[in-house]
Formats: sequence, structure tokens, C-alpha cells
Amino acid sequence: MKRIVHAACPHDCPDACGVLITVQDGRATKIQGDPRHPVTRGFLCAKVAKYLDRVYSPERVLYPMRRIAAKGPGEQRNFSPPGQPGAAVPTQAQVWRRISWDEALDEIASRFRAIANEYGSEAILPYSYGGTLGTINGSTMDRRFFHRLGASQLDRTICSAAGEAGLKSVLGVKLGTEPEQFRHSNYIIAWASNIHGNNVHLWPFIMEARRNGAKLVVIDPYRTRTAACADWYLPINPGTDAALALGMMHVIIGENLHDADYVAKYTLGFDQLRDKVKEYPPERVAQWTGIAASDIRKLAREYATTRPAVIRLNYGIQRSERGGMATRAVVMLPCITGSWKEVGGGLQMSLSEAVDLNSEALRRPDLMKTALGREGRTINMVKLGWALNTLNDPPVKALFVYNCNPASVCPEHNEVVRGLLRTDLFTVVHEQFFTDTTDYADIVLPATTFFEHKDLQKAYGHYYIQVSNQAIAPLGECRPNVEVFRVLAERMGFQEKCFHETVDEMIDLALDSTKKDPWMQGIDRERLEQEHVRFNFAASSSAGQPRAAVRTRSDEPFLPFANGNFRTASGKAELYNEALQAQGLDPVADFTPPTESRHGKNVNKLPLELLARKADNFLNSTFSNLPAVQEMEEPGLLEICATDAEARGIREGDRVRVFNGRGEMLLRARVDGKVQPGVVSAHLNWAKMTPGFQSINALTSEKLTDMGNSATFYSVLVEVERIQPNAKQ
Ligand SMILES: Nc1nc2c(c(=O)[nH]1)N[C@H]1C(S)=C(S)[C@@H](COP(=O)(O)OP(=O)(O)OC[C@H]3O[C@@H](n4cnc5c(=O)[nH]c(N)nc54)[C@H](O)[C@@H]3O)O[C@H]1N2
Ligand SMILES: Nc1nc2c(c(=O)[nH]1)N[C@H]1C(S)=C(S)[C@@H](COP(=O)(O)OP(=O)(O)OC[C@H]3O[C@@H](n4cnc5c(=O)[nH]c(N)nc54)[C@H](O)[C@@H]3O)O[C@H]1N2
Ligand code: SF4
Ligand SMILES: [Mo]
Repeated sequence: MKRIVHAACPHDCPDACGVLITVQDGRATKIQGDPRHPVTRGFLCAKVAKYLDRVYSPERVLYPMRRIAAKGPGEQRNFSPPGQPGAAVPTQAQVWRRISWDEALDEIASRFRAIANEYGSEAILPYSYGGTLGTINGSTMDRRFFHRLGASQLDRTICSAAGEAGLKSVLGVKLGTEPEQFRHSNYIIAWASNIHGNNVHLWPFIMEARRNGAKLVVIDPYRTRTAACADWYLPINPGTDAALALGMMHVIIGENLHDADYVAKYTLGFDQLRDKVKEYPPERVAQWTGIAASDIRKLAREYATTRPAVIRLNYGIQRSERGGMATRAVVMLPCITGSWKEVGGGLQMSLSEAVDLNSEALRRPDLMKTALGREGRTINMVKLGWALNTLNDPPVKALFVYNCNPASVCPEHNEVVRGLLRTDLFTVVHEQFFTDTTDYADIVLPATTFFEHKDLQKAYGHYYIQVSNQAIAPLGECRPNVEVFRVLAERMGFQEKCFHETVDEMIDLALDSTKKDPWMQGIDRERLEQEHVRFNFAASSSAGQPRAAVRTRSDEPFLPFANGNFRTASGKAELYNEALQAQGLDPVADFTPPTESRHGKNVNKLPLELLARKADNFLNSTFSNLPAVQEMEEPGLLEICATDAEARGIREGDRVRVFNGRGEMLLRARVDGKVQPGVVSAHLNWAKMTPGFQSINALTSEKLTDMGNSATFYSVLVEVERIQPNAKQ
């Protein structure tokens, strides 16, 4: 029998595509985009278009496994014989022993109990991030479980916390211009935004605007595919965006190009901003950014006078030491030009706060008090290496990893690995694949993919919510996250009713918090299950607070801040934010070069700035191991400009060593003009796919950003040298 099931892509991507999965006799036979989705409109990115390869990969983890050999990378990748996709995966007998779920759960429960008795429950650390952004499998039963256990809490800051803090320091909320409106723009700035790679469903709207004469400007230190297609590409020195935004505002305010009426009605602190930007004349800004003063003037004038103008700001800007402030400065731009008023104006960074899906009820932080009588200690996920190697009182004795691959994606890779190698650390990894992190696991548990479980899916790049239906039965003995934490709670003897809730009950609970909202009336699970994607969240700008809504007319534009309605303490766009002062930051905005940059105050400075970027065809570390996806990437490259290559005697294709005080990586030089002098670039991959089992994160640091305690993947200094052809590795 053939059926077509509507699902939603749960990967950590702003697009949250509507997906159709064809199922024939219980097996998925086709994946395609759902043409009814108003934003993602029937196409998928290249990697997810190949998802059947991933679901039925012979490398899937299908059964619980127990380690019987020393921890560490090596031969552990678990291949089944070719030509038997989906078949039972034979274990590599020297590393793994297949065990039953009962055995696995018993061991986990007894180890957790013993550790909690000896060291206190906070010696147990959950570690998760963006494997699935499904509301239910992303953060519900797992949170309940670790709250009730009294485990250490994880501060999940590895991706976007600095940018969110910067955005909210001006707007008070994560809302912005919906993608559909980009088609109405006349001036589009892609600012630290790799649209072709990371947000491809925005592109058709941009193309529509360009066909009507819009100009696309790209600001990025790396010449992305988006930059290559731009009308105007401005390569900027990494970490200097705050200076550029302040310089643009210097010109805009100095030449009276701001919207005085909007500013007076809806912003706070314009006078302080006007004084502040006087310190940033284009000539001064040019020295930091590498962008000519004349170009800064031209950009500022064009942006302020071409209407409507929109900015797609993405997270690349905030993976830098001063990333919060950089975001803050850019977000001020539409607030002073008043472009929030216009259809096709404004700015988009994250749209994820249109509605609250009852997160307290879903995550139950109150259970921490049941366990500990207080809140548990919190550990920043960026500092995993430190937490495993240095933290005491209590030390981390057990680590439970799910939805995440820290041995690849975490900064200071060598420190992370040193911690994961500890023989006294009990590590459980719930995974779909034998990743870099399972190389250090004591127990691996098999996880379902989104084909094999149900979820509720919202988005951070548009305003639509979907139910993602289960298409096929779980392969092997795979279980969804929800199920794993449900059975573990049972093993631990947790009595609370919430541990018995089904996925449907949790979806209902998630939508429960929206019931009081008049704009969300009639939105419930049954309707989402049937009507798939016709509903969305949009905020009402006319009725005071923005709130969730059913979009009844597809041509209805959503202008969250057309009439102010900012969700800051003052209700205005805060160009001056008092709370920042308390954090030791400039309450308006300022620029200081990152310490770890060519302009910074770093002692023993190395000469090159490394962009440890994402791959266009992987999703962080996910997909790196799939042959069909690998073919679309060229892994193992260090991109370097001709001047820097020549100065080091490096030619195209040479093997090179990239290093700093934290580690090194062996790569192949690509002299291709994608980066400017002083900047080199390489991308994230599974460590075990590289010579020496190194992640590019061997070079990145645990240093945190100015706001939000986020990671600084793009503030990294390195040196590069050619490896002599006959040198031993
Ligand atoms: N194909 C693909 N899609 C993805 C992902 C993936 O790995 N692959 N990852 C997903 C995730 S988790 C996220 S958070 C989003 C992130 O998507 P983006 O926010 O787009 O994040 P990045 O790719 O980190 O950075 C975007 C661009 O910023 C540039 N950049 C780096 N430093 C600076 C700087 O100092 N200034 C400026 N102006 N630009 C800078 C980078 O070169 C990059 O091209 O994408 C998601 N989508
Ligand atoms: N150098 C460098 N490092 C980076 C970045 C960078 O740009 N450069 N980007 C950073 C960013 S923005 C982010 S968001 C992080 C992302 O870091 P992670 O959240 O670790 O992202 P992934 O690498 O995609 O790994 C997710 C893992 O979850 C697994 N998974 C998927 N679905 C499920 C599920 O339903 N259940 C379970 N149990 N597992 C599942 C996948 O198989 C995959 O191995 O990486 C960060 N690291
Ligand atoms: S990864 Fe992003 S673009 Fe690709 S299918 Fe998923 S949501 Fe769509
Ligand atoms: Mo991310």
C-alpha cells in the first residue's frame, strides 16, 4: 500500500521545511518538499533530498551497544556489509557488544544512582543541542528527567545566545520580517548570512525582488555562493561588524537620513546614539573593517534612502568575542530608518518568539526543587572541556549526550577529547550514527530519525508551525528521545504523572498555552495533523502585544514593529539600554576589536584569522559521514588567498598544517580567492573523517562572547605552514 505522509524537517535550520514522505509497504521510498508550505514551497535542500540514504544507511545505530574496548577513535565506525541497507548491523566485535534495552537501562540507572549517592546528582550532566528541533523530542521529557534527577543543568549557548541577547537588547523579543516579504524589498542586505548554504528557502523571495529591480548586498569575510551572486559584495574583516554599523549610523544620522518621526515615537536613547556614532567616522571604521570609507558612505546612503530596505542578519556575526554588541549595533539600523513600517522592510534574525509553546509545562523546571530543594548548578555547554577536566564539587562523573555531537562541534576539541577519554567518566550517547562522540561512549542507544517518530515543529526562519507525522516504524530497536527518557524515569522510580504523557498529550499541552490567545483560536493538534501547514504564527501589531495568530489571508503582511510594540522594558526600541551598563557593556553600542584578532590586544599574536565555518552541504557535523552528501562537498580544505599562500611557499593542493596554541589540523591548501589577505577558512567535519582525527575545533577556544556566554568560533588566530611532501605525518 502506498501513502504520502506529511512531515517537517527537524534539523537545526531556519527553514523547517514541509516534507512529503512516500511510504510503500512500510518502507519510505521517496522524499520531497511539500508544495503547500507557503515558505518552503515544495523543494528541499540537497542534503535532505538524499534523506533516504540517511534513514536506511548501513551505518545507522540500530541496537543498544556496550563498549568492550578502550575509548577513543580508530576502527570503531560500524559498517554493515554493503548492499544490505536497513539490515541488522553487525557489531565490530572488538569494540561493541550488542545488549538489550533492559540491560542498557539497568546499567544506566544503577550507575546514575551510584554516582548520585557518592557525589550528588549534579555529578551527572545532560548534553544536548540541535539534533532535532522538534518541540517534543527536542526538549520535553529529557528536561523533565534531568530536572527530576537533580542533574547539573546545561546552558545551551553554543549557537545563538550572543545574537539573541544583542537582538533582544534592542527589540526585547525575537521577531522580525517574515521571509515572504523579502519579495517586496528594493534593497536587501545579507549580513553574515550564507543564504545559499544555510537558509536556501529565502533565496527565491530574494530572486523575485531582484527581478523587480532590488539590489542585493552581501557583507561576509568569506565569498560565499550568495556573495558570488550579489550585486555588491563587501568582504569585511571578521569581528568588525559593530564598527561598520556604527559607521553607517554616523553617515545616516549625520546626513539626516533617519526617520525622525519613527525615532521620536518608538525609540529610546537616540540622543545618546547620535553622540556615540560621532566617534565612528567612515575613515576610522575603514581601518578596522577593511571596507573603504567611500563604500561605507555609499552603503549607508543607499540603505537609508532605498525603500523598502531589509536586512537578513544571521548568526555568523555573533560567533565572535564581541558578537552580542555587533548584533545590537546592526539591529539598530531599521530602528533609526523606520523601515519596520514598510512591507519588505525591517530585519530578520530569529523569529522564534512569536508564541510560547508552554515550555514550563513541557520541561517542568519545578521538578529540580523536588530533587534538590533548589535549582541545580548550570554548566555552559561551550566549556565542556573545562567541565570534564577541571570542574570540581562535584566533578562530572556521568555524561548523557543526545541530539548532539560534542566531540565534533565543541570548541577546544583537544580538551573535550581529553575529558571524554577519562576512564572514570560514564558516558551514554543516544544517537542515529556512530559519531565522533560515540567513540567515547560506554553505552550507545539507538535513536529514531524524524521518519520514525512524531513531533510538533515550529521554525526560527518563518512563522509557520506544523505537525510532523510518523511515516515508518522505527528501524531496528531505535527509540525516540521522548521514549528513552520515559523509560529511564520509570527505571529511576520517578512517580510524577508527566513521565507517562504520550507525544500527542504533549503536543496538546504545547498548544494549550495558546488557547487564551484570540489569534490562535481553533488551532489544535487535530487540525494541524490534517491541514498540515495552513496555520502559522504571526503577531498582531495593532492590538498591543504581538501574539500568535492563524493567518487567514496569505497576502496579509505582518509588521511586528510598525507601530512600536517593542517588548523591551520601555516598550521602545532601546538604542540606549541601561541593563547593559550593569554588565559592564556600553549602554548604547561600541566597537573594540576581538582580543583574538589581527587588531586585538592578544599577546603572542598569530597572523591569520581562521573562519571555522559550517559546510554548505552538511548540517554542522550531521551528514558528514554519508557518501552521497560527501560528494557534494570537498572536505579537508584550507582556503587561503594567493598573497598569504605565496608568503609561506604554499601552492594549490599542498598539504598544510594549521595550528595555534590549542591544536593543529592537517589540511590541503585551496588558493581560490574566497578569503581576503589575513583570513583563512576551513569547515566543520567529523573528526574521524580527517587525518589525525582532528575537528577544526581543535583550533577554536572556549572563550565566551560579550553577551549571552556564547561560543567564539569565528575569533580564532592561527598560523599555516606547508608540510614538506616527504615529511612523515
Ligand atoms: N547547509 C547548512 N545549513 C545550516 C547549517 C549548516 O551547518 N549547514 N547550520 C545551521 C545552524 S546550526 C545555524 S545556527 C544556521 C547558521 O547560519 P548562519 O547564521 O548563516 O551562520 P554561519 O554559517 O555561522 O555564518 C554565516 C556567514 O557569516 C560569515 N561570517 C563569519 N564571521 C563573520 C563576521 O565577523 N562578520 C560577518 N559579516 N560575517 C561573518 C561566515 O563566513 C558565513 O558565511 O544555519 C543552519 N543551517
Ligand atoms: N567550528 C565550528 N563549530 C561549530 C559551529 C561552527 O559554525 N563552526 N556551529 C555551532 C552551532 S551554530 C551549532 S548549532 C552546533 C551544533 O551542534 P550539534 O547540535 O551537535 O549538531 P550536529 O552536528 O548536527 O549533531 C547533532 C547530532 O544529533 C543526532 N540526532 C539527530 N536527531 C536526533 C534525535 O532525534 N535523537 C537523538 N538522540 N539524536 C539525534 C545527529 O545524528 C547528530 O549526530 O555546532 C557548533 N559548532
Ligand atoms: S535542512 Fe533546512 S533547508 Fe534542508 S530540508 Fe531541512 S529545513 Fe529544509
Ligand atoms: Mo546553530
